[in-house]
Amino acid sequence: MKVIFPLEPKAFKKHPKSAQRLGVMMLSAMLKSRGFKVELVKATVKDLSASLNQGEPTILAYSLVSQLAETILAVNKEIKQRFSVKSFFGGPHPTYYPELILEEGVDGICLGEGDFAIVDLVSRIRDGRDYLDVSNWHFKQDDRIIKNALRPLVEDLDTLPFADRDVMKNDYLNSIMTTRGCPYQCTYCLNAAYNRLYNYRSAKIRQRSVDHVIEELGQIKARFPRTFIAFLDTILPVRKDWTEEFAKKYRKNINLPFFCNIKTDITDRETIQILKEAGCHSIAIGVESSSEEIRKKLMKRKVTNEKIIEVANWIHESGIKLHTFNIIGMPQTSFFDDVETLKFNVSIKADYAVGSVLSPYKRTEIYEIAKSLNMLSTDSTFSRGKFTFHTIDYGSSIIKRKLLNLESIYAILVKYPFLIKNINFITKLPFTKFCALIFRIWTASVYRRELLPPYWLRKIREMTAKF
Ligand code: B12
Ligand code: SF4
Repeated sequence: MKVIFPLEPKAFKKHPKSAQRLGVMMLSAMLKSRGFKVELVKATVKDLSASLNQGEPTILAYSLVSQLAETILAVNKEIKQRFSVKSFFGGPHPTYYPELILEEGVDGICLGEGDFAIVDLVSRIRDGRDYLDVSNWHFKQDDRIIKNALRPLVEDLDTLPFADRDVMKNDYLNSIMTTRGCPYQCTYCLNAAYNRLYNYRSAKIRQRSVDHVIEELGQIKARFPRTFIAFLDTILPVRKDWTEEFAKKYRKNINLPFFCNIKTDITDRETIQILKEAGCHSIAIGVESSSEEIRKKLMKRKVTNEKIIEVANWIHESGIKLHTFNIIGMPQTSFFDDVETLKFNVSIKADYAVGSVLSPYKRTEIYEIAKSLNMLSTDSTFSRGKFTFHTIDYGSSIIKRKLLNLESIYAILVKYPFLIKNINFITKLPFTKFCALIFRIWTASVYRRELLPPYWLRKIREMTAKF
């Protein structure tokens, strides 16, 4: 039996910009270990039809984020009109928007962790057994919706197979995760909803053993010796003893440059030093806003500016590149606040700064705040046409244009701060699609150069450093 994961065509890019689809790669490993065939197919009617025409018993397993829901559901609907195939959905969108089950063409949705849920479902289908009581799943049968409870979280992550790197081969960048879970509850993030779903059992960070991680990395290195490693964990250095052991073993056995995320409020100078010694090339931190009040009250992030500056200095001191995340267009804030945040990024010398217009997802606190202020909108032209279900109604097309333009050129302004004095003028300009494309190419190339340099660039830098 074959399981097809239909993915948006962008996911098949030879060199994904920043990360691989680790969820799908993990589910694929799980399914293959149980003898199922797995195929990743472009989510277009043409590609899926070609694959389904091969006549093998197949199910469709979509891994879905909200932004792609509309497009993917349209493709699925057309496929279901042509083929008699079951379509199941998992990933962030069904987890946070379980009302997805009501959509035409959706046979079942998986909430939360899918590792065992998918194996359980597919095995029962293969064996011709009833599957309507499989945990984590909601099913639609005739006009009935069946909602099953969640199974316990995978406590020991070392029991899971390594991500399948055959379905997504990449010699440039390999993503890996050492943890699951996050105890924080930032108001714009869906993690709080995840923790509510799991009765807060997911709030405790579960971390793989160092040896398990090093073994997977060893396999990656053997296959892709020139690769860059991206740790996708919300926080890589969760515990000092783990980080120390990891750093020693990583340096000795892996020694490939890597990128990771840290959380400034729980980071000390020694941790940055340990990461550097392990071979860390770039670190991302969440600045989000430069106003401590906005950060604390509106975002529920307690870190002070003083601490962010301190950590940024440690990062620079150790020669690691600094990547920052920022949110613009929060309700109850002004464009002036966004410009202040931009200047703060300049002051901490961010090598690459991202400023994203807020997407107020349903089931987050910021969604409720925006709703109470009557600021919710479903304007699909926000975020450069990527539909996010909800956006903020800023009450003026000029503010909207300024925010969208600011999002496009954020990294450029941080790199060339002399432009900031004209920011009101620049962001009011009606950027054409062509300008947006130029900016995207520019930022993507800086992103790669600074944060995830390819092998050839690393070698040139090493060679020129000798002179
Ligand atoms: C790394 C990452 C990325 C990477 C890789 C994306 C990906 N889809 O894997 C990149 C940089 C490309 C990315 C881009 C974006 N991301 Co992102 N990203 C993450 C991050 C930090 C980790 C994802 C991950 O690898 N987790 C580890 C794996 C093992 O977990 P998983 O993917 O969730 O899969 C598990 C389950 O969900 C389930 N499952 C997944 N798929 C399926 C399918 C089936 C059939 C079944 C049964 C189960 C199942 O089983 C898996 C194993 O348990 C998450 C936050 C988080 N902590 O999850 C945000 C997150 C997924 N991203 C998010 C967003 C908004 C985006 C963007 C839309 C941002 C943007 N503005 O462009 C894009 C969308 C691109 C895309 N097509 O996915 C949101 C999604 C919210 C939502 N409602 O959909 C998240 C949840 C962050 C957040 N808290 O808001 N992202
Ligand atoms: S934004 Fe990051 S730290 Fe905050 S709740 Fe979400 S995952 Fe956790």
